[in-house]
Amino acid sequence: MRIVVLAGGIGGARFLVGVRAYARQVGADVTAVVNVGDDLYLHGLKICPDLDSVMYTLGGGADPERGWGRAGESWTVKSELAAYGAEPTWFGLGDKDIATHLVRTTMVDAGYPLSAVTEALATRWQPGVRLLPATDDRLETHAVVDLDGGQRAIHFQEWWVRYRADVPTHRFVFVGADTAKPAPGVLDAIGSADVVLIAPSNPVVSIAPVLAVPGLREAVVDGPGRVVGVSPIIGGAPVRGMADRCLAVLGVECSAAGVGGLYGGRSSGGLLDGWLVAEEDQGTVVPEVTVRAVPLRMTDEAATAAMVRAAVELR
Ligand code: GDP
Ligand code: FO1
Ligand code: CA
Repeated sequence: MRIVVLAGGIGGARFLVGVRAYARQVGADVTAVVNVGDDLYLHGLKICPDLDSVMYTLGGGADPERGWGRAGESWTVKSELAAYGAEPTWFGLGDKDIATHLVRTTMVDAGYPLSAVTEALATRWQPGVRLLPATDDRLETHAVVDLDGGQRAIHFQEWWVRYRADVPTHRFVFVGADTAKPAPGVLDAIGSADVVLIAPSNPVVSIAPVLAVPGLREAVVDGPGRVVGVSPIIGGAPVRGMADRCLAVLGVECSAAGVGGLYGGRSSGGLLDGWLVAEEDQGTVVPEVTVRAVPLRMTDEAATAAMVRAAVELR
């Protein structure tokens, strides 16, 4: 069996731990197509938060509480940068994490595409699944906000980390999406998948930018695999993060039904054949989509693998 997973950062990473465990049980092959909309350059370094969350989590090197960056991190470089007054001071890079960004930036500057760099970094972390960026091209999520008396577009990280989403927001824009191409391997993986799983990632700023790569959404919708999504919203709230704020910007209700409806039924111009919701959300209806309620908290590998099995077997 071939499984493709569309994923963002921490929700995608934890889900992939379960996908990997399930794949080992049944002998499946897994490709993760990961969001790059959060990526940014800071202090001359290329930083890919979602790819790193997935790589560190699957490689056993992630900080479990923070949800991003490395476990056992130190912050010497961050405090030295602050002592110089080097901006931005609102985004902190850990010392161990910086090594990843140094290796990545050196390779990108030498001309390697992000997909090749990701493969090289994964040689160390051995994530056990194939990690692909959605695109090798620049595709950045920006938020159009009211700031300083005018309307401005700011990078997603500035919107979330600097302003904590607490600024009037009109919409999100995926800068560069028009001309981005799917990274090598992405369309082939989707085109030969038995199932495409939409991880319980943020639908607005993790999954939407993946689907915004021209041709990618079409490959999923027209592809041979069943498409099953897993709700990141349980009992009307995200488990963590800013999905409630993002959904409000789109005017979509923060609920399993709201997100299911946003993705939509595949037979009616949307994406989904199946939608997995939490037991708390039993009774959720999404038109033209098979909905099932199961325990949806990714507390450990076995619980998450059981979720994945339910998603793959959803009929
Ligand atoms: P980010 O890029 O680091 O923000 O991570 P993602 O976009 O991949 O995932 C964020 C989403 O994961 C949030 O909307 C959370 O609600 C969801 N999430 C986190 N933990 C769980 C969990 O245990 N179960 C479910 N169903 N969703 C979760
Ligand atoms: N999130 C924060 O809230 N504050 C930070 O200073 C911060 C630094 C950071 C550095 C590297 C990295 O890979 C992620 C980092 N994040 C930080 C998380 C980042 O904002 C994530 O993209 C979001 O949490 C959503 O994906
Ligand atoms: Ca993200």
